Amino acid sequence: MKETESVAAPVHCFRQSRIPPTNDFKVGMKLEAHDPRNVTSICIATVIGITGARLRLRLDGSDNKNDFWRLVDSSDIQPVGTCEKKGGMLQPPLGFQMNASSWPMFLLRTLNGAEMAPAAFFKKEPPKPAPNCFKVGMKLEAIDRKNPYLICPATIGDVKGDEVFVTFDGWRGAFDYWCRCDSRDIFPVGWCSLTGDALQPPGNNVSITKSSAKIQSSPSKVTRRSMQSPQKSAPVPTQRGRKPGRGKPPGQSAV
Ligand code: MLZ
Repeated sequence: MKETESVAAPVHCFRQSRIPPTNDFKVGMKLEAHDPRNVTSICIATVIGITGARLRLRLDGSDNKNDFWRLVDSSDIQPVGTCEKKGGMLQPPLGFQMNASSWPMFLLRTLNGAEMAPAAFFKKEPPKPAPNCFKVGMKLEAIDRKNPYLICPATIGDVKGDEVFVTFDGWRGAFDYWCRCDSRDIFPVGWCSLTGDALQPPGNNVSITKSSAKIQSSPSKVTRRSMQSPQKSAPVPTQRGRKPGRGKPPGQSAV
């Protein structure tokens, strides 16, 4: 970030708690979760993995190809029993592997003797932030929606109303997406180091940046990234790049 003189998006722009919630869940625990493929359904899910403040979840009765990740303070998850308390009915997941008629028995069996995640492990979802305060060029950490177990360095590429365009550094647009500014998939810079998640390195396809021009004048700093920069023959640093409000961020044109 120093090299590119970039600015981190302020923490108050995000719908995330300043201090990431503690993750007390254990692999094997059961909970209720909205089916990501059919969000009106509430299903039983099992914690398959733990990563930082997130859980890797698999819906009981579903295959192992549709795992999903949720923050421990996501409103998509709740303790077992919540659905019934509210007068709802637990549903089989989309793609339930058995005959639909076997669902009630399956449900009994899957819950019988299971370890339920205690209510205290579920944290309250942070409130929505004030109006969209992201600016083009600001840096963040964001979930790669094509590889949702990954959190990667990213830059705000565009802002429109309540939405932001998340561009992944060094990937020429292949993974970029629009999302609401209060999305739970975007985090302030430093999030992964607080939660213990592994922040992915940026890709190596880059990009017109201020730094790429600068780097040439100090050969010791030449990196894979600068070697591939389309700007590498430019003699003078151009002022285009990742400064807030200026120019287009890297990758966007490759979408
Ligand atoms: N190696 C994989 C993951 C890329 C992750 C990019 N994240 C922005 C691929 O190339 O698809």
